[in-house]
Amino acid sequence: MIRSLLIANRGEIAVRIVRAARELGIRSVAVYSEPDRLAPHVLEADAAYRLGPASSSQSYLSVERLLGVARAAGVEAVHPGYGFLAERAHFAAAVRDAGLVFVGPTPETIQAMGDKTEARRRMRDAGVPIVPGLVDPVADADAALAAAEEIGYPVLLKAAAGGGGKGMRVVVEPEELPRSFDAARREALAAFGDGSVYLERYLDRPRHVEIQILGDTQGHVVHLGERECSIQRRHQKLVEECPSPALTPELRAAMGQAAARAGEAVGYVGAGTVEFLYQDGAFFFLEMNTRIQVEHPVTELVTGLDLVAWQLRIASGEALSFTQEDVTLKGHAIECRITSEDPYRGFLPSTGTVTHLQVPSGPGVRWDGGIQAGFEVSLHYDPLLAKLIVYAPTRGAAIARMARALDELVVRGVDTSAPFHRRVMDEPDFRQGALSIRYVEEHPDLLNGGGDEEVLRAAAVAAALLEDEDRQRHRTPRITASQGPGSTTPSAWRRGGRPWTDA
Ligand code: MV4
Repeated sequence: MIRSLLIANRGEIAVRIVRAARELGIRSVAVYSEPDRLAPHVLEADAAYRLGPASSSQSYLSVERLLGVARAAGVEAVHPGYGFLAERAHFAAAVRDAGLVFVGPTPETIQAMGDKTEARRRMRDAGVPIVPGLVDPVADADAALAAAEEIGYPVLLKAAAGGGGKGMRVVVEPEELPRSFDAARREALAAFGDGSVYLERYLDRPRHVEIQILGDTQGHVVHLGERECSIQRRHQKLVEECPSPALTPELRAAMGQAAARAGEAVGYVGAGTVEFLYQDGAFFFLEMNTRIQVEHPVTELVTGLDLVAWQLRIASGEALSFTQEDVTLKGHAIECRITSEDPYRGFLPSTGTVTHLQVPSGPGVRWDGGIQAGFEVSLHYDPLLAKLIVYAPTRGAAIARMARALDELVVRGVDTSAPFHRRVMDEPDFRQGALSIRYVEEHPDLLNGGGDEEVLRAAAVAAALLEDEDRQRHRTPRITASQGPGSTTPSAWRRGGRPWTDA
């Protein structure tokens, strides 16, 4: 087993990796930028080294500084987490060339999966269903027109170097294709330094369902079930769950086998995710993510496997100790990404000091956090503060548990996405599992709430006056605790929920 590990990341995922390392007896070394010097990942690791000032390029993205710390601290391995350098083949190669173990797949696998047309060619050859369309970039608008004629409109122009939705353009009819082609090209060039563009048939209302895989250095690949990630906004996932309410056992097995084949086709080592679009009973390969993902905990809770521990075991050369038949999904898990964004102002980033933090707990509740009271939230990094994850025997019980946990959560000092999540838990389509990647745009009321402090204060005063009037009319006590179903207590004001009364 590797004995020491540099964690080239920050926030909740760095804390998560420290925890796994500690349980395996691996010494963890954190790194930090100036404003993160007292962040939880720094305090919880066995050692911590300063990288530089706040800017990512001079801290968490600096390969030179990270390798300098690795050398100074004498670690054997480097875990990249997600984001930052996690899917940069040159970083994986630099770690390897420095004589260290990179916790993840080979630079070759990362490189191949980063090129979306290369990934599509590899998947097609491995018998994994891909979205109908091209597997090579098109040279010009005329070639794109000819291809679109074959594929059938609407088509989607995509950047070959892409991911994350940049350089994507939906084209409904041939007349608009030349302009969209130029726009996609320009955007791809600006975002990735590579203007290559290709075409796929456009799916208009798919779900985003992804499969977790694990591969060891002995060549075994297993799949660990799916995650339903359809609830997103502008390519930022908001809620994830396992299992997906859309899949039958047959579909799950077919999608899982396709994902394992995908992993085998690229010699996958470590934890990875195969993304699919699912629509009208059919699924299509979208992308392979060569990293641990934010939403890995829902898979952990439903499979009982510690994915970060398995990343570290695999990086140490250990073989998977279980086979596909040993993997079973039990119960239901849901994750909400708690970000420093105001859902009632278009998810506008919110900054400031977290003055008070009350973390939910109790049965089936997990908090993977990267903040503490006193922590200052800035605009330098990703707005993810923490993940709230719940586990229960059924989807319905998990939804109730998440609503309860969100009611317990108090974050003061910065606005968070939590009120949005709380509303989702009550929303009928979500409760029925009727989801697609358009869920948020199709439910605009989830984003129209809150209002400003003054309106809230006025509403609270009006509520108190009403309650007082009510109390005088019914001669009921002022303190009106919930008394359960059948209670006729006229009022029970509480945070985040309806009063439990029949009145
Ligand atoms: C698609 C698609 C519909 N049809 N491909 C968005 C980011 C990139 N990773 C792939 N994406 C999509 N590809 C075809 N042929 C719709 C999307 C898409 C999407 C996919 C997954 C999760 C969220 C999304 C939000 C908007 C569009």
